[in-house]
Amino acid sequence: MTESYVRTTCPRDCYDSCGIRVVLKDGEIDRVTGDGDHPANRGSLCGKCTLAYNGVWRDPAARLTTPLRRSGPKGSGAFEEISWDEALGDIARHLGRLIDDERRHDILTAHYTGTCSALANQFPMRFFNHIGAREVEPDSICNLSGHVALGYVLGESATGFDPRTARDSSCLVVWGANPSASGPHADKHWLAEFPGTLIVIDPISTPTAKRADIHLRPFPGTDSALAFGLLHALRATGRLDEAFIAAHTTGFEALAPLIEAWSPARAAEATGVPAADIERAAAAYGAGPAMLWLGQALCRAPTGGNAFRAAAMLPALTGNIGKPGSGLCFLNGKGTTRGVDMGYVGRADLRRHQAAPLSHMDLRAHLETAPPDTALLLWNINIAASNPDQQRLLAALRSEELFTVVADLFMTDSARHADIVLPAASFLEFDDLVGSYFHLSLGAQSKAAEPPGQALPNQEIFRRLATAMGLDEPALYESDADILDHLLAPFDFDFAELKAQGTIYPSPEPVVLWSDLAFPTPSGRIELASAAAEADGHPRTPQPDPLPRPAPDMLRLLTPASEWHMNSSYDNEARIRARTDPATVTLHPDDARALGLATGATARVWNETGELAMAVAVDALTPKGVAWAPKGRWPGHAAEGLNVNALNPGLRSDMGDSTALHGVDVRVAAVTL
Ligand SMILES: Nc1nc2c(c(=O)[nH]1)N[C@H]1C(S)=C(S)[C@@H](COP(=O)(O)OP(=O)(O)OC[C@H]3O[C@@H](n4cnc5c(=O)[nH]c(N)nc54)[C@H](O)[C@@H]3O)O[C@H]1N2
Ligand SMILES: Nc1nc2c(c(=O)[nH]1)N[C@H]1C(S)=C(S)[C@@H](COP(=O)(O)OP(=O)(O)OC[C@H]3O[C@@H](n4cnc5c(=O)[nH]c(N)nc54)[C@H](O)[C@@H]3O)O[C@H]1N2
Ligand code: SF4
Ligand SMILES: [Mo]
Repeated sequence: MTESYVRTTCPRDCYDSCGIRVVLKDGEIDRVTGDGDHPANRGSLCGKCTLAYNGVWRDPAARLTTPLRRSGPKGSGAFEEISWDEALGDIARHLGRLIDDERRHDILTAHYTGTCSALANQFPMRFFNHIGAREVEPDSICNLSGHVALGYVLGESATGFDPRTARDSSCLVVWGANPSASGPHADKHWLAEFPGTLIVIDPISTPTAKRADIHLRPFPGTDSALAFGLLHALRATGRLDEAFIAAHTTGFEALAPLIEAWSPARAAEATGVPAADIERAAAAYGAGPAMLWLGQALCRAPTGGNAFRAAAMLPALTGNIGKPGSGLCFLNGKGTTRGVDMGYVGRADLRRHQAAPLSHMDLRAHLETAPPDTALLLWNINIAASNPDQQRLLAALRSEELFTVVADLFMTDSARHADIVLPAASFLEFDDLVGSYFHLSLGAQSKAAEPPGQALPNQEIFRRLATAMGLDEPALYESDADILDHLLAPFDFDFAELKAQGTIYPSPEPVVLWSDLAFPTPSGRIELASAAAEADGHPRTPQPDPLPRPAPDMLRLLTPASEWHMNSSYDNEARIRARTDPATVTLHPDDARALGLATGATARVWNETGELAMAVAVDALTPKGVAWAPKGRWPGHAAEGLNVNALNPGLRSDMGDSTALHGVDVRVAAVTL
């Protein structure tokens, strides 16, 4: 028996972008393990991927292996196998009719980060741009409010800090992120080795928060008041950088009275964080150089855009940007931080027919009233599990008048509601490029096996659909290899070299982002006050106002990333189900006592949007007034056919028509049998 290995990169929607070593025996995959040479994960994979990549992802019986056509009522799960020619022929005829009838805007495409490798994530958009389909705004399900908010302050949102510059830092604030789940190797290595004071701002006592030197626990939605309390303490102790403010920001005079008005004592009252802790955190941050990690949860509140703007005032007023060991990071774009021409993959320039994007917050209502024959094409996304107002969304997906196509690896709840299901190849089955959205690295995704059955990579699916529709735009047929060459053209290595090394940091030394302090805002400076924000209907400066607390008989429901799921992926892996069943809601001991609930009890959790039965866990990791139930379960795996998104009304945040899912309130009661 001969053993060999392939180096590849995990393309899941995760901060880590781990290096992977696929061990082959006689050319067949034997096991998928971590790459010991990779600087981010240093040899291990997370628990969920270890199980899934050595389990359900390589189980041909679990994977979709042929195209399927619905053979029973919508959503019933009855399908017949068909050939690719038949499947693509059906889709081409349907889309062709809509185009002939001038109904391009009734071709909806929703896609997101099911896989984040460049080609499989973006190439299909060439097809949709060319035919003029209407795109469901991808980021509106996740973090668009954060992007809009940082756009007002910095001019753009995809240039953060290089994590390697942490060696020059004396303080790191992790605000509204839980890397112990969402970037487990960043947590285990990078945070554990951080040389200075670690401050975590999270209502929940996550494993990351437990690592912190200072853990601030604001009630969800009160972060902007906390930001102003911190700024007040910084100012009162002479820690604001007046020279930096004068040279590189605009609008301080508009902000100053608000800072003055929000003492730590006032912020403590609004947030529940003790004033002494606010002062301690301000002293550590103000000593600098200091880094700020803006987590995606922070912008998923009804006032999440404002909270992002408020938090961004910290580096702006202390000059903690553009020098080693400083900066703020939301996401690191491959284009802005590594010079990869990512726009080339999806080619927005191919679009000749404009169609306003549709927010995910409006998708359910849109489908309920959509004209007959509206087409919905879903790839890299599982809306049935992950979108709000789940019960009504599932009902809308059951309409016989909607033509739904789903490309996925598995028969998800979304795929179950399709008219045509297309089998997609997994990342182990084709070459692609992975750029981490945290580390400034580029990784090769390298083919290690043939796809099961007739499964195809997303990009090949849409090349073939373009052929079936008789489209003659050459860009729709460009080969993977040619696109990869284009993407790597700026570098002194090609794809073969990247494959051999697995991961390359284009800049071997830590990069100080924003070192030129040239911000692409209208003023060219950091905008503490923003006329652009005001023109869009927002206050000129961020505001300290906290979101009101839930009504007295309600709890705020937080449903963030789970350690064992990747969004809605992996709930079909039996060993993960064994660790995560049953669906559980965690309550603070005081709340549990008042409700007559103990660990192991069953609770009814409900609001005006929906209702679920959940097992109860009682633990002070959840603060009083908050219920915690991580996302990621498949609705179809529950008796009522629903998950936590049945409780999510689809609240929108203040910016970008983006999700505010951490602002949902619920009632909880014991189930009486
Ligand atoms: N309650 C609650 N709901 C949430 C969130 C929350 O925090 N709480 N978070 C929201 C956020 S931030 C996000 S990003 C969304 C994400 O939610 P989902 O859309 O559920 O995301 P994923 O599970 O990453 O991927 C979607 C699908 O892509 C498939 N996939 C993987 N690789 C490929 C491929 O190569 N080709 C194709 N065609 N398919 C592939 C997977 O099998 C999976 O079914 O959920 C949102 N929903
Ligand atoms: N294991 C795993 N990893 C993932 C994912 C996954 O589902 N599972 N999803 C991926 C995706 S799509 C995304 S977008 C990222 C998201 O990952 P993160 O950026 O870490 O965001 P969340 O998981 O939504 O929430 C992080 C923390 O914010 C806290 N939080 C909630 N509301 C508030 C608030 O109002 N204020 C403050 N200060 N904190 C609050 C929550 O308690 C939670 O502990 O993770 C990615 N990585
Ligand atoms: S999901 Fe994240 S932690 Fe897990 S293997 Fe992939 S990149 Fe690594
Ligand atoms: Mo996300």
